[in-house]
Amino acid sequence: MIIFFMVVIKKVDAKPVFDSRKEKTISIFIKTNIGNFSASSPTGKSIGKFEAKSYKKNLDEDIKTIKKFSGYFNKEKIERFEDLRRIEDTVDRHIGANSLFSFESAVLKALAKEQKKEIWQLINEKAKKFPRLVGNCVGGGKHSQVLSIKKPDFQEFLIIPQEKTIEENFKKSQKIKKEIGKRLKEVDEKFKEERNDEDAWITSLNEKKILEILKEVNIPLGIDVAASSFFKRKKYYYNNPPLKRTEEEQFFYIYNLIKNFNLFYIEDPFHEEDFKNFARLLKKFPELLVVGDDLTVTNYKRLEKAIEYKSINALIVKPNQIGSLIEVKNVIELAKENNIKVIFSHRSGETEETILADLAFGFQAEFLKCGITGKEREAKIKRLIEIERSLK
Ligand code: 2PG
Ligand code: MG
Repeated sequence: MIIFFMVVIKKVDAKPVFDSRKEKTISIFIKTNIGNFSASSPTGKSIGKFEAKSYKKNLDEDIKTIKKFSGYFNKEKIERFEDLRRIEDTVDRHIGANSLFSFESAVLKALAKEQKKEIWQLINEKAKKFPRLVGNCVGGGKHSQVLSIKKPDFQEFLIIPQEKTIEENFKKSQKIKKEIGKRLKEVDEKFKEERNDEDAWITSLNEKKILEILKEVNIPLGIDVAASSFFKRKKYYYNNPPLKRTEEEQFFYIYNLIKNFNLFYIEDPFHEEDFKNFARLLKKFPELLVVGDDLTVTNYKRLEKAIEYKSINALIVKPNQIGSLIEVKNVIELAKENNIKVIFSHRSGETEETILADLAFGFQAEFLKCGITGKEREAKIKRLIEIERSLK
């Protein structure tokens, strides 16, 4: 029987692959009526408490489950994005979020090929506006695993250029990152041109000193504090220099940083249960992007709570925080209805998978947070540039 205008999944397979951190993640292979397709999932390090689990039990068990389910899909006819639901109905509770996301990504690749479309067109044929790049320039926290020197307590120091095209923004970010590297060399005697998990500079400077250097460049600045990663028993534990801050002290410390360095963007400034202080901050700085990541974990219910509290005006979307792309779509729709800006984001452990760029453009996200250098990060930005060129 010849089947037209639909994808039929004949076989599914999976294997472990290494991510940029040289840790194992999952790659899924599907055999369909129109060819073979594969996709892989990234993995986070600063994982939110409320994220879906990456694997049901562990990677190897998910691989076994996928192989076991391999023959279950050949009666499903996939014709459009929404049909991913059928896959979820079959495997959802049996595998984790990394596995589900890479499975659905492979299916979207097949569907795009079958319909002679780009992946982003399966989501929104009329997509036009490109997301603005958010690039990680200097890093600390859980992403900079250095034992020999002190490191910044905050996880990411981000630059957010605003040139006309993605291509120009990409060049600008790379140029600034290089300049910052030179400045760090002058100022930080421990600086050895090392890069962290996301290829951002590793330095022994603390957040204030880094922001002073970044301020010289005159570009919109952001921080991902990833505050849950150093919050324990009602206090924020800083190492550089060592001190404790109460929740109230943390609020005013963040407040002053935003003012003094004229920040454009702040992500997870408070721990992942603190909807109230997020709201308090947003009230003080309505123009600032107050971004939820560990707070909201691409989860509909968490986003509803953030909306109820008025905690955020921008939302990190990481598909493998939830696994289901149908849920990703629901979360984005809820964000848009509530004027919350959408920021698609990579994870700290990445592969060269590029579907993130298609998803960000297809869903018309306002931002794409994706690093600046390193082949895994560049692959995604280059895919976005390719889409940009194809529409000129
Ligand atoms: C974050 C991410 C990506 P991870 O906190 O925003 O930068 O880190 O992937 O380790 O969760
Ligand atoms: Mg984050």
